[in-house]
Amino acid sequence: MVKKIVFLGPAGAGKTTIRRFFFEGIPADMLLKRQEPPSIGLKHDTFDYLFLYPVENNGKSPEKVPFKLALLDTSGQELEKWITTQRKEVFSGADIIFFIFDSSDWNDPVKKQFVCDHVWFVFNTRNQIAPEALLYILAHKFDKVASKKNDMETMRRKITEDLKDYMFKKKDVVIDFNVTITSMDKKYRRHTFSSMLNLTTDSLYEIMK
Ligand SMILES: Nc1nc2c(ncn2[C@@H]2O[C@H](COP(=O)(O)OP(=O)(O)OP(=O)(O)O)[C@@H](O)[C@H]2O)c(=O)[nH]1
Ligand SMILES: [Mg+2]
Repeated sequence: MVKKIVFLGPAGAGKTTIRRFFFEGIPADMLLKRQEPPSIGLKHDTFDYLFLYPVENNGKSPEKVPFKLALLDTSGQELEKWITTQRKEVFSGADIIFFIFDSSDWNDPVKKQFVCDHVWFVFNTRNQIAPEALLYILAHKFDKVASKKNDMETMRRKITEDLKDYMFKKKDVVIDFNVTITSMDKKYRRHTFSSMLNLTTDSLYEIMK
């Protein structure tokens, strides 16, 4: 059994950082310190897991259920390509799609528009190629916009509402996107880790039912 997880989003949003933090266990400080070059093309990684199915084993050793996680990290510079000419390669067989953007894009009308447009494109492409895939929106680098007035929950609600508004006004549809706020900053990384853990384990549970 293979489960495919795709990372999409604008250049420099933090896709590779989140992938390495959560799936490779690289410390956040190291990821923030080291300037990784921008990703190019598509990067495939596979991780092997073994589930032990512990029930109905009648005293025998538990059934072993092997499963693989196939991660697909995409370059933001080529985002257009992943939703047009190469959409099949990216979306085919996807189980979970993370759309990741920089939270501070929300303070810039042009960047915000770009994010909204691309959430819509990704949503549509998902519907056409992998309608069963779960789509999660990650507003990353929250540390850049955090303030007393703007805590994580306020930001999450604002982005959810704004996306809903955009979809309704521009596309005439009502969609409630699943938005999660993330950041590698010391203050927020534990929250980010547990949010990612909840999203992926809940999703895998749903997918495997
Ligand atoms: N302030 C801040 N910077 C971050 C955070 N996460 C990552 N960064 C920085 O953002 C930059 C871009 O991160 P990447 O993970 O390479 O971004 P990407 O989305 O993979 O970019 P492309 O591969 O070009 O599409 C790096 O310099 C990171 O150190 C964060 O939570 N807060
Ligand atoms: Mg990258």
